[in-house]
Amino acid sequence: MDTGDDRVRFDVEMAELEALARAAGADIVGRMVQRRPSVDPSTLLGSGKVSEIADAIKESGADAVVTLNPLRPRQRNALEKQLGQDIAVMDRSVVILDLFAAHARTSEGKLQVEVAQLRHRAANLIGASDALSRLGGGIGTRGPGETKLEADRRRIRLRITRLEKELSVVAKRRHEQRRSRASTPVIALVGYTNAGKSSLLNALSGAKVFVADQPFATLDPTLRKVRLNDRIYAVLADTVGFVSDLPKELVAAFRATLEEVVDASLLLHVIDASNPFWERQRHAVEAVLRQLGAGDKPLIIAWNKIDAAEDFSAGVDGVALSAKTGAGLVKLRAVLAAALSEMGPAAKGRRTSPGAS
Ligand SMILES: Nc1nc2c(ncn2[C@@H]2O[C@H](COP(=O)(O)OP(=O)(O)OP(=O)(O)O)[C@@H](O)[C@H]2O)c(=O)[nH]1
Ligand SMILES: [Mg+2]
Repeated sequence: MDTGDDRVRFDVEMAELEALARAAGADIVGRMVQRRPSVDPSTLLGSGKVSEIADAIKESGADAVVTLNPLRPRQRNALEKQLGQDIAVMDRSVVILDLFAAHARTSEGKLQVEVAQLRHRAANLIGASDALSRLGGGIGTRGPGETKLEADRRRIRLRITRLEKELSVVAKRRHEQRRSRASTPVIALVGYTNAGKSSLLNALSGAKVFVADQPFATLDPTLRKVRLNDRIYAVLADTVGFVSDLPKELVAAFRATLEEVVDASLLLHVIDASNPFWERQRHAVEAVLRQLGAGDKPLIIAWNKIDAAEDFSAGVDGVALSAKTGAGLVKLRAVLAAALSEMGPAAKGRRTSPGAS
C-alpha cells in the first residue's frame, strides 16, 4: 500500500472537514490523529486517545468533537459518556447537515434540511433503542427508556410526513414553472462545492448570485436565462454543490431541488482546475450524478480557475476557462450552443411530465 498517497488523502479530507466545520460556524481549537490498524467498534477511538481528547477539551474549553470517520450511534453515545454530556460529539455528516441548516434561505431549502436532520435523528434513535432493548432483555423487562424512544420515533415520523407533504406542494409549483418555460432548454451547472458554479453563472448571465470561498455557499437553486448566440438561448440552473460522501439523507431531501439536474437537457460540470485534487472531486461528482440517475446525461466539462492553475492543459474534453477573468467564455458559449443544436428539438423536449418521476 502506498502510505504516502494515503497520507495526502487523509490531509485533504481533514482540511475539507475543517472547512466544512468552519463554514457551519465552528472555531477549530485543535486536531488529533489516531493511527490504528482497525477501528474500535464500541468507541471508535482507543481509550488512551479518548483521555487525551478529554485533556485537550479541558485545556481549550472546546464544547464539541468532530470525527472524520462516520460514527455509529453506539460509538457516539459511548464517546459522549466518556467526554461528558455537555460535549457534543458528531461526525462529518452531522457537520454537513448543520452547515446546510445554517445556509438554507428559502422555505423549501429549510424544509428540506429539516427533513434530512429528522431522518438522521430517527436513524440514531433506532441505534440507541437497540442498545436499551438489549439491556432490557438482560434483566427480563423492557428497557426503561424504550417507551419514550418509541414515542420520539413516532413523533419524528409524523413530523417528517407533514414536512414532506408541504414539500410536495412546493415541488408541484416548481414543476408548473418548469413546464411554463419548457420551450427553452435547461443547462444545469453541477460540480464539487466551491468549484465556481455560481461565479460561472454570474459571468455568463450578468447575474449577481452569492459567491463565497466556502463550501455550500449555494443551497437554493437559481435559474437565469442566457444568450449563447444570436439564435440560441438557454436557462442556466445553479444548484447545490456536491462533496464526497454526501449524507444520503441530504441527497434524498434535496431530490426535488436536484430535479433541475435530472431534468436538464445538458449538464455543465464545473471543475476547479486549480485544485490539486480535482480528480477526486470529479469522481465524487460523477458518483452523485449516478446516484441521482443522471449519470448518462449529455455533459460538457468546464475547467474553471485556469487563471490560478499552474501548467494546466485540459486535453480534448471540455473547455478551459476562468469565471474570474472571463477567459474561455466565448468558446464555452459556442460549445454549449453547438451541443444544444446538435440535440435539435430533443434539447427542449426533455421535461418530464407531472406525475412522471
Ligand atoms: N481564481 C479564481 N477563483 C475563482 C474562479 N471562479 C470562482 N472562483 C472563486 O472560487 C470560490 C467559490 O466560487 P463559487 O462561485 O461560490 O463556487 P460554487 O461552485 O458556486 O460553490 P458552492 O455554491 O459553495 O458549492 C470564490 O471565492 C470565487 O471567487 C476563477 O475562475 N478563478
Ligand atoms: Mg454556488
